[in-house]
Amino acid sequence: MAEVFKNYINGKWVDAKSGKTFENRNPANWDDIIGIFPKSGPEDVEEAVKAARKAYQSWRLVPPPKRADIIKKAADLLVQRKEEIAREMTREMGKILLETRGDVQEGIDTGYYAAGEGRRLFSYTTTSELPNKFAMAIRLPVGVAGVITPWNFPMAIPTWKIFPALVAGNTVVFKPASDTPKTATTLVQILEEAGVPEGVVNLVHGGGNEVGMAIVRHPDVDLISFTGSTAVGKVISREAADTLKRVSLEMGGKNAQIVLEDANLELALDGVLWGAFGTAGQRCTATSRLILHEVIYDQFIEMLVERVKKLKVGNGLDESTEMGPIINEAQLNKIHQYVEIGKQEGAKLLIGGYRLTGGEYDKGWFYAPTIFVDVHPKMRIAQEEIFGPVLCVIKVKSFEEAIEVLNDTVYGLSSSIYTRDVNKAFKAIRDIQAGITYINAPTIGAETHLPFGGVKQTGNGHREGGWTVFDFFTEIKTVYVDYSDKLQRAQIDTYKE
Ligand code: UN1
Repeated sequence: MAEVFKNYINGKWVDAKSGKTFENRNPANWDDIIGIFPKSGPEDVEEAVKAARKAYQSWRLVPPPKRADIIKKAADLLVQRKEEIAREMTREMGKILLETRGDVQEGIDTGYYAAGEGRRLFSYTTTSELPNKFAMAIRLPVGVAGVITPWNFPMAIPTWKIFPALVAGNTVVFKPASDTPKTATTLVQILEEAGVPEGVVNLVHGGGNEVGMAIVRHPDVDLISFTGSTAVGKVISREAADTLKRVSLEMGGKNAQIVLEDANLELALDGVLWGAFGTAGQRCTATSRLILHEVIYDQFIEMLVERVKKLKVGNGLDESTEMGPIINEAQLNKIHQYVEIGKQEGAKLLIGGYRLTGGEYDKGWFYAPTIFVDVHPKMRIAQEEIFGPVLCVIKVKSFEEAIEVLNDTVYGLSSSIYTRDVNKAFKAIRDIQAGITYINAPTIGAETHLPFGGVKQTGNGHREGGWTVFDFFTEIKTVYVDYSDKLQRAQIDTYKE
């Protein structure tokens, strides 16, 4: 019998009001049922928001270092349970153990960083133009935070949002991706064990349309933090407009790695393999375009194919596996459709381009690592986010053309350039339109204490990570304290000695 899981509302584990459920299976082995989860609806969101609103009244008054102590405890619990959680995550969403361990570690790092902010949460004091007057800007919580997260980083991304939200004094209604409800449940159990009071974090499982949109539209939810596709992000932005809530959107990417003629090619090769095929390419930071200088084009492709041929695809629980499955059937079909589109557009399919079958592959969603060469920058496969193990290789004649091609996309999340020329590296830092630029490192691998986010249609101006996330999860209150005992008028009264 499969394990049955529940929502967590107002400190209690409860079923969806409708009693409906959905099933979650291991993408590497469909026979393995992860669990049965509540298929919630707007009526469950209603309860969760009510609980979060009520809990906010007391949680906002808990001193930030005390709130932070709870987050520190949660991070401690993640440390203790790291291996077990990583294994469960691989079972639930497929990526290899090496990566799910990294995913839990990202949550741990985020937890300790956020806990430290409990004793800081800096804002500033400044001068006043009038005598005997004190001026400062302080940080207060925003209120009830709606947190909507994807399946590809089922631990890291929820912690990026929930940990700072809580330290800042907000309460949370959390809707995780329906492909990774188990990992989300584990995180909420840990928060409960760490001592988060009832109603402060509420977990509502279910679909984006039923649960996600009910959170987005709810007048009593003050902000939305979303990571997912640009298409859904646009809908959220529109739907949130009616209540004018604050919205942070972290969306798609079409990230490129440039390799110039002077680069360390072995290093660049390791970089692109990790960037393109890590998490089977299912990252918003994945390398999906490789921009090669014509001088090293043939040589680099030869080196690349040699290595990709040897990539071991399989169940991520096997330590020797290098690439796991695709998350589900719909995503696998989408990837394959893009491969068909690439062929029709005239790109040359060099390797892969098919679903893997036979043996253990027949019970999971496995796709061969795929490379297209002779890709024109305007082709759809070079423009649209595929979210799979498909790399498009584009040839350029110069550094300037490489930057132009890299920027020729509606997205702007991560980017990378391999060169030993310091002048070109600094020009790239200045001219690449992306939220993140790596020099001599792949497009994946963001660290939690630095800002994370993108420009153009990747984001809407906010950053997660580091201290920047606290800008999103706090409201600035400007305070003037006049201790002159008289009416002083700014801009009107002139100071006299
Ligand atoms: C994502 O792909 O949604 O930099 C997040 C990275 C990870 C985070 C990726 N630390 O690839």
